[in-house]
Amino acid sequence: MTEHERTQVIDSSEETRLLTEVWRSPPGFFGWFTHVNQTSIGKRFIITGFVFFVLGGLLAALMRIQLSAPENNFLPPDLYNQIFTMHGITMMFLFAVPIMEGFAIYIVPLMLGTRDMSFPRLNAFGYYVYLIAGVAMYLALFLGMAPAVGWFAYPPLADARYSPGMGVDFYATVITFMEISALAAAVELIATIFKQRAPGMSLNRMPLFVWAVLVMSFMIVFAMPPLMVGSVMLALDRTVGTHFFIPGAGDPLLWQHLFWFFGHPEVYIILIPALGMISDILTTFTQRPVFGYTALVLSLVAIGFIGFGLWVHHMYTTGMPHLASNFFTAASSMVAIPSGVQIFCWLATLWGTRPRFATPLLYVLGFFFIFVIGGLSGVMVASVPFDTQVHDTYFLVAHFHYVLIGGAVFPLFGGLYYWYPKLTGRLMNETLGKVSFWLTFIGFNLTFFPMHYLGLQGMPRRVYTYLEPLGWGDINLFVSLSAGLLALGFLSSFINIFWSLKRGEPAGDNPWHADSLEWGTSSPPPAYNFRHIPVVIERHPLWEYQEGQDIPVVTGIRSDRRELLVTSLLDAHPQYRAVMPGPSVWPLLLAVAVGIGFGGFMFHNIFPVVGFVLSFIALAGWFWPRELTREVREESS
Ligand code: HEM
Ligand SMILES: [Cu+2]
Repeated sequence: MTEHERTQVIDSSEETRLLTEVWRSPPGFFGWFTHVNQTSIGKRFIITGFVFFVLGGLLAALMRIQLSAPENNFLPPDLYNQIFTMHGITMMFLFAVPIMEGFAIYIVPLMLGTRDMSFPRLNAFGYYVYLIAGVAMYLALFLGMAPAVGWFAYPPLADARYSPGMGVDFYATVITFMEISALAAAVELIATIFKQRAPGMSLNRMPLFVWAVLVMSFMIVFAMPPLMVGSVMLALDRTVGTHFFIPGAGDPLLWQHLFWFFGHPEVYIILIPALGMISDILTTFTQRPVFGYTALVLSLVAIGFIGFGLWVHHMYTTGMPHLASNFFTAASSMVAIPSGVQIFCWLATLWGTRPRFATPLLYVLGFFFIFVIGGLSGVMVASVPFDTQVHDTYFLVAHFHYVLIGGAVFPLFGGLYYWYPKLTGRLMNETLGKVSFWLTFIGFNLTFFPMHYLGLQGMPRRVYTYLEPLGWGDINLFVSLSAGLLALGFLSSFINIFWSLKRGEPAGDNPWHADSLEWGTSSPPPAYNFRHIPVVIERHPLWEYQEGQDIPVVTGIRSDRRELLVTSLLDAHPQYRAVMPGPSVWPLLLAVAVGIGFGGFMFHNIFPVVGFVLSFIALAGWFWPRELTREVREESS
């Protein structure tokens, strides 16, 4: 039977059966370790990300208890240092970036109308690397060996003389290892977005979330390697006695450049996907195309570019030459322009509509308010004289939490409430959602706004206590109590997640009457995402058709093996069909092998060699051409 005949013969129920059979993930405990489908991996990233968010939040709570009164003895100084360092590492490396990638991995292929990511096994590998890295960091904390040097780990404090013990070794090796995961996700998101869009979805018809994920992925590709190089150098300084960052022989400032060349873009890596979520949520809840699509795309790209040009604003107090500081002041202020374009386009979208004030939209509106305040304090600290005043005070702590929580966590919760029905088939509870929004919003502002004032009063950051006569006690107590309110806000959303899983209202395919393709398949989506690959002829495919009306589709993609359609980069013209690899345990084994190489490095120089050999074996298993030979046999029989 030729391939053509095969597609002719199959009727739709038979087709569904075949697709289910071919794309299904192996069941059971051991099967779990072999899953590669994007829906499984994306969900794992999201769940694990939330677990780390809770852990990081608990550490923040410990800090706030310690700081609630002057000269408090709740936490000893060294433990406090470990805790604020782990809080920063958790939130930046183990929560914010991975969870954004998780949403991207889950949603983007659905938005593009394709059946999986371009490298499913790499996807699974990335997840295991992330999981192993996170567990290793927390192991260090529970063994009392966590780094205590802050998430930016400046030498000379972070070098072997001033930070003996294993803490910074954990930091340097685990962070390097962790970024492999981010790079894997970024690379395959780029490939998926460029080559797997539904036929007709030219670049200018992509949903804005997809654009944002594309910009985020490119930023990861350029920002992570400098950090990895830097942290390998730091690890070498500590373990084999090189002198990259040793004052005199090397240069501690070199670390700061490498770190912030990653660290500033990192903030935008977290922020940009959130901006994409906002655009899509606004489109849906106003039921009209977002105002200024092209301007929004261009400003996302501009933010991505400018984000790389202003790392030195973290280093104003290191004694940079004036000309350099001036340049970076200008660049830092410039980023307000594309950010402003985004805000204005969104306001224009809202203007004159009667939006539906459901929970996702509330979180977006909360974002507007908080992010604008964070942006204003950002423009303030972008200038050298002001920054010199508030450097390393709570003003900065207030500023970056406004940006990070307002800019990323609020949209993220908006996205959670928005896409939850797609992920689970049920809606989250609206009443509880509104309660949790207001608790979070009020709790957040009461917690972080007073910190501006504390900072202007001179309260330094990264201190485990302060003296009574300074008079900061009352405000700190107020801040700590408000942090409790904030925690209650997050907690109620988590309760909502669990409650709605069983008891939420069944959602149907498209509960919000949204426009993009992920809502064109059932909720939750089947393992193969779409029975037929949809064809797109405009920017809002689902609004083109009435409820129940069928979307035009492509035929000729085989159902009896994992196959998907590859399209051209600009216009998404169909090009060829590609066969995807199926479930495999090798990604897990490779992640373990690489982990042994990196982690073992802390203990002995032989481990990188061992890790390399094991990785080679795992890669051989991974790429062993079993499936191919079976296909070829079938084809020729
Ligand atoms: C959930 C509520 C949160 C509270 C109550 C909180 C509280 C704190 C506190 C008290 C500090 C120590 C400030 C210092 O002494 O320098 C801190 C540091 C920090 N926080 Fe948060 N935070 C929260 C959420 C987040 C989130 C969501 C992120 C990122 C996405 C984040 C990122 C950071 C970073 C990067 C640091 C700096 C750590 C360091 O200096 O090494 N925080 N936070
Ligand atoms: Cu910055």
